[in-house]
Amino acid sequence: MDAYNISNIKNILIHGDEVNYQLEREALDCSGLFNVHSTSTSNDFYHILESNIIQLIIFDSKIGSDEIKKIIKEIYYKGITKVPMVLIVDHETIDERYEYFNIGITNFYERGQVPYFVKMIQRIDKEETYRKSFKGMSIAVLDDDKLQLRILKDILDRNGIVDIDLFAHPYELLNSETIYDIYLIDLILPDIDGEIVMYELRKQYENAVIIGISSIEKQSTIAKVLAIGANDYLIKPVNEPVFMAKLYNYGKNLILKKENEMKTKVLQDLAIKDGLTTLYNHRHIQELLEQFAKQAQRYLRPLSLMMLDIDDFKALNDTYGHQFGDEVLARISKVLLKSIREQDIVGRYGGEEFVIILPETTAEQGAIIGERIQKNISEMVFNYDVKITFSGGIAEFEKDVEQLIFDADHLMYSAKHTGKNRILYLLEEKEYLETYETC
Ligand code: GH3
Ligand code: MG
Ligand code: MG
Repeated sequence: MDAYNISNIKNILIHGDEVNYQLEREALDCSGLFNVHSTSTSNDFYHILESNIIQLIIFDSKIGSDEIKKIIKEIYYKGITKVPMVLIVDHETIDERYEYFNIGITNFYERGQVPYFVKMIQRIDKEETYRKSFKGMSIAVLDDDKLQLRILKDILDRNGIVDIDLFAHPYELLNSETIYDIYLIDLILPDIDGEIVMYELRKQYENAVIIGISSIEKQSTIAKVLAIGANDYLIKPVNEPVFMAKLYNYGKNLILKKENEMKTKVLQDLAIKDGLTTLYNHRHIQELLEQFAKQAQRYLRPLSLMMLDIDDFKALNDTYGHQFGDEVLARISKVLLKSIREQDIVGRYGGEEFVIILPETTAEQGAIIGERIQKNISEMVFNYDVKITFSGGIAEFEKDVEQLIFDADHLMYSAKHTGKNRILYLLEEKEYLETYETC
């Protein structure tokens, strides 16, 4: 679960004398995550840099600050400005590090802290992922001043952001159906104040990044905008590096928030869904059924339950193997999902048994869905010459969930015992029993 996905950094170029960073080199090789190139002369360095796609450059400070500065100057000259750079340091002072920082080195690694070396590269890698995601974010800019719109758009363009929509009037933005990640809002606007626009946006989009941009420098205005729910307030004319750095930080937080929400969703799904079919599991379907039963009881609405069991599935497993059986189960689940209506809920009740909750449905109406399922399943084509059929039962809720399950189960077994490949519902069952009894 914790395994790190290296997605950006694959090729690393280290410049220095290899004897000095032997342990670090070993750590990189052992991780099995990277291709590492080592160079000790500047000519070799440029050669490797030009003939490979390098995603991370590491300098060993022992090779000397003059050499490093010369190389960095040269690589900027060559237009290579986006590759993150790390410096392996020993006892450099803050001032010395600051000098390196000013020429573009943003990561410092203390030689010998080997366990942290790969972790640091993973962190840089993750940051690269955020940078990429950030560039894909959608941004709405609202300003009635066309020149301001153009200035902001130019800045965003220059920084690789492509998904930008410009709005000159507040209504255009408020009426737009598009939801943006980031909103940049001017304060003085025609018809409605920027504060109101921001207030409305915040009300609708709890997680959006909202930034007020204006020439008003009054502290009370700034405080008001922030109190309304804007994430920040910037004064025009914006300073490009500060503006972009702030935007990136807010954007990154938004990405992290979305990531966490997704992780939570995955965990929630794991608890309520079956791994093979991704249908709801037994426990969850039971809970849902109880909720639906309460509603049906309270509002005196019909509710039915369909139970389905694949016919002769053991024989299929025995003949074609368990793995094929698994594939069949997964594909059947998709067909079940396609065959039901929006309000119906399918679950995997156990091995090759499924249940479908049919709200607002009588057993007789449920039979129509049963027929549709049988038809769709009968049209499935498999690698081997097999035909899948179901036996099933549809029971209608009266006053007890246990009874409902018992009835559906009972009907399903009646279907099994009367030749399989059929889905019985209450009326049919009665008719069947009557015939049975008269025999
Ligand atoms: P019947 O028509 O009476 O229902 O016969 P059947 O063979 O379908 O029923 P039985 O209960 O005898 O066997 C069910 C089979 O379903 C046995 C079991 O190996 C198989 N099964 C249950 N869960 C899975 C699964 O997750 N994957 C696979 N491949 N097979 C499964
Ligand atoms: Mg079966
Ligand atoms: Mg069974």
